[in-house]
Order: sequence, then C-alpha cells, then structure tokens
Amino acid sequence: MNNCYVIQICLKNKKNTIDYDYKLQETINLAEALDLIVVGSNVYSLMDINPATLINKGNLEDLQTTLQSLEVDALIINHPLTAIQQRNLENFLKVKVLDRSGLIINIFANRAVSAEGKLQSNLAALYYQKSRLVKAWSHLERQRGGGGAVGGPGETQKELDRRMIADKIEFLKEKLEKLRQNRSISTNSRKKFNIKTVAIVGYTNSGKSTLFNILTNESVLSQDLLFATLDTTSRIVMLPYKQKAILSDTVGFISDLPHQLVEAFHSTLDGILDADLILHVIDSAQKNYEDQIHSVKTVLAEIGISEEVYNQKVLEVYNKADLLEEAKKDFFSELTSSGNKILISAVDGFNLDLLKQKIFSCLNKDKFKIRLEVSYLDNDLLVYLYNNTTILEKTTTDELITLTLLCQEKDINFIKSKNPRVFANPV
Ligand SMILES: Nc1nc2c(ncn2[C@@H]2O[C@H](COP(=O)(O)OP(=O)(O)OP(=O)(O)O)[C@@H](O)[C@H]2O)c(=O)[nH]1
Ligand SMILES: [Mg+2]
Repeated sequence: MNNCYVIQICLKNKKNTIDYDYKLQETINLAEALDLIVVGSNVYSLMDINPATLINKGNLEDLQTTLQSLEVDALIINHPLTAIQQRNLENFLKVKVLDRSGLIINIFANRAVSAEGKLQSNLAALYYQKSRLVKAWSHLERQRGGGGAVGGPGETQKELDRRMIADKIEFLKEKLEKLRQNRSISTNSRKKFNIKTVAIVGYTNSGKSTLFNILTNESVLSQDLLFATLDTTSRIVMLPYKQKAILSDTVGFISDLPHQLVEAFHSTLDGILDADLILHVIDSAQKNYEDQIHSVKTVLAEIGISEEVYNQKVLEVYNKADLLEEAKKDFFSELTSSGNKILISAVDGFNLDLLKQKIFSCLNKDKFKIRLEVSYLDNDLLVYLYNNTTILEKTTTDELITLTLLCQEKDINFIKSKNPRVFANPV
C-alpha cells in the first residue's frame, strides 16, 4: 500500500460550471481503486498553467513540504500532464506523479483478469507510453527511481525505445485480432439462431453489474468501486413469454476516459456496437447525473454510436430509485414517463418486470403482436404460423387453438389471405 496525495486543478480564468469538489472526490475514488491510501487532497485554483511544472513555484514549495510531512509516495493530479511537466514534478517533489490518464490506465492494468482484458490494458499502457516519449526518455527513466507499487506505465517498459514499443503494439494488436475473429464466429452462430443481444453500458459505479446479476441470476463482482468490471460477461436473460436474449455486462465509462483506452478496448467495445439494444444505466442518485450521461454519450460517439443511433438503440435505465427522496423520485418518474426511459432500482427490484417488458418491446419493435384463433383443421395456416412467426402463448379448446404470436406485416397479409375468417387482433 502506498500513500498518495490528490490534487484537483481549477482554472480561474475559465468560465465554467464544473463541480470541482465532485471532480476531486471522483479522483480520490480512482486513487483508492488503485489500492492507494489517500492521505490528503487539495483543489488548486490557478490563473495559468505553468508549462514546466503545471503549478507555480510558490505552490510547488508548499506542496513539497506537505508531501514530505505526510510521507507521500505518489502524487495524483487530475489534469493532463505533459511528459516534461511530469518529469519536472517528479524531480522536484521526489515522488511518483500520475495524471488522470496514467491513473486510469494503471487501474485497468491492475484489474484486468481475462487474457483479452490483459492484452487490451497492456496495449493502452503502450499507447500512453508512446504518446509520452520525449527526447529525454532515458534521462527521465534514470531520474525516476524509487520502488513501490505505483509504477507509471512508462516504468515497466523502460528499456523499450520507440521502435520496440511500436513492435510490441503490433504484436498485441495481432493477438487481439485473433481473439476478435474467434468472437465473430460465435456472433455468427448466435445470429443464425436469431438470439438478440442486449449490452449494458453506463458510467462506472452506476449499477450495471448489479442489474446484470439480478436479471440473469449471476454473480459478477459488483462493488462500490470504480472500474470493478473490466471484462465482458454474457448470459441469457429470460424476457416475457419465455423469450431469451443475451445480456452483456462490460467495462464502465468515466469522464475524460483516456483515448488510448478507448482505442485499446475496441474489441470489448465493439460488442456494444453490435448489440440489438443498449441499456444505458444511469445513477439517478448522483447530483451530476446529467454530466455522467454526457460522458457516456461522448464515449459511445467515439466508438461509432451517433446521437441518431443512440436515439434508436438505447433504453435509458435510471437506477438507484431507492436512494431518491420523494420529490426527486417524482421528478424521475415524470422524466421517464415517455420515450425510451425507465426508473428502476436494481437493489430493491423496483420496476424490474416493467424493464423486462420494455426490453422485450424494444427488441421486437419491428414486429406485430397479435392474438388469433385457428381451427385445428386449418393445417396449412398452422404450419405457416409455426414456421414463420414466433409463438408466444398457446391455449387450446376442443375446436380452436388460440395463439399469441409475433409476426411481420407480410405474415398478417398472408394470414388474412389464407383464412379471412381467422380472428386476429393486436395485443
Ligand atoms: N442503493 C442502491 N445501490 C445500488 C443499486 N444498484 C447498484 N448499487 C450499488 O452501487 C455500487 C456499484 O454497483 P456495480 O453494479 O458494481 O456498478 P457498475 O456499474 O457495474 O460499476 P463498474 O463495474 O465499477 O463500472 C454497489 O455498491 C452496488 O451495491 C441500486 O439500485 N440502489
Ligand atoms: Mg461492474
């Protein structure tokens, strides 16, 4: 375990409405997700960024004293650092320095369990390292020194020069491509059986895995921890009328997700792109839930889900209703009363049956649900219905079979043409 100190930078000349306390708390949570002990934190209000050291000399000296008195091993700065700034800060303060991207990439590297997750995390670290290669690379590495678990991604690969990093990137990309090809074989066989897929996405800690577990009776790790899930898990979910779909839980998003991670995690994120329906889980109890929605949409856009596709494919699932006070609950009930939105609680089960119904409707929105009565003697029609439509329910009397089924428009025309006396109605 290492002690760390967390700094949030607030730019005074920028007119904005950023909630810096929230940003600081999120960074503290990220540091804890890397098993660091946060022994102190501060918000620095700056007029300008110092190109050499980010913060000015006076602040730096105060910071040095604080870090020494708290016996800090690592400094986390929630602001992008240039390689030069990182080097200068490390030299002056004599601690490891990580910016937000470095921190998140380290968390991913620590958490990855599956072969694919590990490959992708390594790839992200290499992209990050490559982006920070400066002329003084070897000098920088000599200067860093010191032990401890907190290695900047640069450190583990310090012998590599630019060429070697590029080779390693190629090597990892090839391995990932092989895994991706294997997956596309299973995707094809799934498509053959016409099983629809539903992907869960959302801001980290919004409750994706909790929802996944309750819908599939699974036990994926769900924890009050940022980036608890890194690997994709897929299981069958039972929808109304015993319809099945494949539900996938995957890595969460965060604001300013390092683009190296998005690039490296392409094969995981492609699963979202291929899904028939996307559940966007939102933590409605977070006061900045709208910012979190925006961050998720930004990452989705980066992987090719435009606003238009979002509007067609996404069901917004406002979670943690149990944590809302009455007035807030009324607000969210109103907000989710129209459009592709629903308010639920994955913990106390509120609205989960309705959620399953909505998933069912979204997956079948191009189909018609009808109920019809057919005589046993109408053999041609019965054969047609069993071969071309999805039978949801069947009840029988001595003379008639009553079927509830999903069909397409062409089927309705066929049914009418085949037997105009058939009794059909939408449900
Ligand atoms: N009160 C309440 N807590 C919830 C609800 N859903 C999830 N949680 C809690 O929120 C925390 C995060 O839940 P997870 O399911 O791990 O969240 P996640 O979105 O999978 O998080 P990552 O995998 O880290 O991105 C856990 O402590 C859950 O118990 C809910 O409906 N109500
Ligand atoms: Mg999770």
